[in-house]
Amino acid sequence: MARLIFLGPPGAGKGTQAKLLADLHNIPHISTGDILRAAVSSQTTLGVKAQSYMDGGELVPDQLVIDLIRERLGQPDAQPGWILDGYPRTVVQADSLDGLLIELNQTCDRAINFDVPDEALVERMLSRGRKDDNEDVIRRRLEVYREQTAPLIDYYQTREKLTTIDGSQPMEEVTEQLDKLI
Ligand code: B4P
Repeated sequence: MARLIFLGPPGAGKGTQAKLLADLHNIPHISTGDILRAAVSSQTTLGVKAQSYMDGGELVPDQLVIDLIRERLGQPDAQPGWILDGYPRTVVQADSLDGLLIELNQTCDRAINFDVPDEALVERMLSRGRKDDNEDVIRRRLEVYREQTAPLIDYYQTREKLTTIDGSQPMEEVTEQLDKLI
């Protein structure tokens, strides 16, 4: 079983591909976006804290996400492998994940960078129509990606873990390429 990080701008298809591959290979799919959206919809303490950041296209504060990942990766089903979808999203989160994996005696196999041009991202998100998918919020999410998440491409490149895939291809072709990495 593999341990993979899915990196990329909002709307790049991380969630779409993570779900498909997790089902195909029976690997836990851990999406911080999904966990946060579920927390918001049931208005847990985490959800109440996260909601305004998500609605505005900002990242949720690092410590909230770091804590939820520590809890999730500690569960028994995540010991043999996982697909981390949307985490880490900042250098602080990536450093924290490195420390956590040492504690868990695990290593990440690859960080997959989904490369998709901005125009395609905006178009995809507008047609998806999620609550945080209006045009102003999408533009803000893309800025936040460039400022805070894009530095992780170098972070994993330096550690010789990075694989970049062309996420603008049809879904089945992206799946086929990712499947070869598992
Ligand atoms: P996420 O839920 O991670 O959402 P995302 O980046 O917008 O989407 P993703 O790349 O998964 O796109 P998808 O497959 O759905 O984050 C949401 C928010 O949560 C963040 O803005 C932030 O506030 C918060 N958050 C999450 N993680 C955090 C963290 N670690 N730290 C702090 N805050 C955090 O694809 C998009 C659309 O494209 C879909 O409609 C899909 O059908 C379509 N599509 C996919 N692949 C395609 C293809 N190949 N061709 C054509 N269309 C395709």
